[in-house]
Amino acid sequence: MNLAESLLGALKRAGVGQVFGIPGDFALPLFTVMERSAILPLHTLSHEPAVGFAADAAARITSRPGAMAVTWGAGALNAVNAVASAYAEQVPLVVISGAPGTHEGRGGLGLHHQVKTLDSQFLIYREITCDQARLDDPRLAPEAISRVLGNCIQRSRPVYFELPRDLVDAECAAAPDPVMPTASPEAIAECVAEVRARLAAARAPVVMVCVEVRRFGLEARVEQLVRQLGLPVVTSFMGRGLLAGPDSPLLGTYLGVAGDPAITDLVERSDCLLLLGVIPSDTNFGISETRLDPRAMLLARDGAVRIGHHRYADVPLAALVDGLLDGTTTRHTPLPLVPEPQAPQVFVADEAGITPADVAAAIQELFRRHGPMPMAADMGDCLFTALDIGHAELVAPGYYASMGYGVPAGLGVQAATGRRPLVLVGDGAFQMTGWELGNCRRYGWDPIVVVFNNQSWEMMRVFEPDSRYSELDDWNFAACAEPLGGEGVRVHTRAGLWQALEQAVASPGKFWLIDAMIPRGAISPTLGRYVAGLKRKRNR
Ligand code: TPW
Ligand code: MG
Repeated sequence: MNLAESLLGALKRAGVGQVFGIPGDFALPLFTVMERSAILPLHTLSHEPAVGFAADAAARITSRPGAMAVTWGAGALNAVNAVASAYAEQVPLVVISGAPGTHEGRGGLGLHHQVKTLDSQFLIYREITCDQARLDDPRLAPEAISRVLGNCIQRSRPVYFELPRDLVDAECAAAPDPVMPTASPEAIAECVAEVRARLAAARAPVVMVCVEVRRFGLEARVEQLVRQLGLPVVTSFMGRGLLAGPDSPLLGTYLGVAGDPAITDLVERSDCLLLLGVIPSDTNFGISETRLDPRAMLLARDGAVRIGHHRYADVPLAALVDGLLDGTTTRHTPLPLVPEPQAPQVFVADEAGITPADVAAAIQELFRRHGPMPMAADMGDCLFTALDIGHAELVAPGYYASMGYGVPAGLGVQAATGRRPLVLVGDGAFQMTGWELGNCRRYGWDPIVVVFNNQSWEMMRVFEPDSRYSELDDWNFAACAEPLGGEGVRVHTRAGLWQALEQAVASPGKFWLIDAMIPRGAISPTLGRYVAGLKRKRNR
C-alpha cells in the first residue's frame, strides 16, 4: 500500500465515512489515489469554506471524525474559518492538505500558493488544530497518522496532515490503530464518588448537556443516567438538538433571559449544576440575568472534571458518565421527569404574511405530520427560529457563529447519513454559500432549504436599527434553483409557505429552495428576548 492509502485506511477505521474536497496541483496525486482506491467516497464541492462546513456537519451528526482534502495555500487557507469553527466547537475534523514535493522550493523561486515560507500554512494550522503531522517520511508516517488521529478522537478537535505530493505513492505500512490513554481508575473512582455525594446532598440538582455528550456518543448513556438518578436534564444553547428522541426525558434548553422562564429558574436556582461536556461560552451562559455560582457547578469537559474550586485533571466525560451509571440510585425520591409540554404553536395556513415564528410553527407541524428531519441552521435569526421548533436534531454553529454554515452543513448531513435534511438559512448567509446547492444533482442530495429572505442582515439591524448598510437587495433566490438542478418557489404568505413545504416533502429527488419573504424587522420571539437581554446587560 502507498502512503495515501495508509492514511485513508486509517481514516476509515477511525469511523470517517467520506471525504469532502477540492483538488489543486499539489493535491492531484492524493485525489487520484482517493478516486482509484475508492477506500472512502469523495464528494467535491465548489468552495473550500463549504468543504470544511460539510465535513464538520458530517462529524457532528454521526459523532465520528469528518474529513476534508484540499490543496496547499489557496485551498487550505481558504478553509481556515471553517476549521477554526470546528476547533472552537470541538468537532473532530481531519484536514488533509496536499503540499509541495520534498525537494520543491529549493530552487530559489517562490512556489505558487506560497505565503511567507514553505512552513507558513503549517504554522497557521497549528493554531486551529490540536495535532499536526507532515507526512514526509513513509517509514515514520504510520505512527504519526495513528498519533494524530488518536488526538482527533480523544480531544474531539480538528487535526492536520500535510502530504508532499511526491510521497503520495511511496510504499508505506498500514497505520496502527490509535491507542487511547487510560485514565487512572482511582482518580475516576474518587471523582465519581464526590460527584455522587454532591448530587445526593443537593436540594435541587440539575444536569445540563452540551456538545461533548454528542461528540463522544454518550447521549443514550446520559439519558439512562438521568432516568436512573431521577435528575432533571436540560441542554445548553450549543447543545440544542441533543436528546431529541421521542421519549427523551429532556425538559428544554437553557437560554437565560431569552428562554423558557421555568427552565431558566430551574438552572439558576440549582445548588448543584452538573454540566456534562458543556463549553463555557458566552452564548451558553452570557445571557443569564443572575451570575451562576461557580461553587454550585460541576463541570466535566475537555478530559477533566472541575468541582467548585478544585479539579480532577484526568477524568474523561465517558468515564464519569459510566462511573455514575455503575452505582445504585442515589436519590430516593426521583424528581418528576415529565417534560413540560411544548408551548402550543398553532400554525394557521392563511393569507397573512410570514414571520419567523410562522416558519417555526409550520416546520413543527410538518415534522408532526411527516416525521422529523435532521436540521442544519446557519447563523442569523434562522438559528433562533430553530430554537422555537420542538426538539429535533440540529447542527448549527452556536458559539463560533460563522455565517455560511447552513447549506454546506445540510449537504454534509445528507452525505453522511443518507437522510434528507432541512436547512434554515438567512438571505445574507445564503449569498455566501448557497451556490453549493448546485452540487446536489450529481450526488442525488435533496435537501429542503428555507431561506429567511428579509432582504437584510437583520441581526445587525437589531443592534443598529438605523443602519442602512444592513439592507440587502432582493436576489430572486427561487429563480436560481432550477438551473442548479433544483426546484425553487417564492412564498409571501403562510398558506404559500405551507403548500411549498408539503410539495417539497412530496417530491424528493431534487433540492427544494423555499424563498420565504419575511418583512424587515420581523424577528423570532427568541431572538427578540435574546437581544433585549444582551442590551439590558450591556446597559447595566
Ligand atoms: C462569516 C456577522 C452575524 S449575523 C449577520 C452577520 C453579518 C447577518 C446575517 O444575515 P442573514 O440573516 O443571513 O440575512 P438575518 O436573520 O440576520 O437576516 N461574517 C461571518 N459570520 C458572521 N457571524 C458575521 C459576518 C453576522
Ligand atoms: Mg436576512
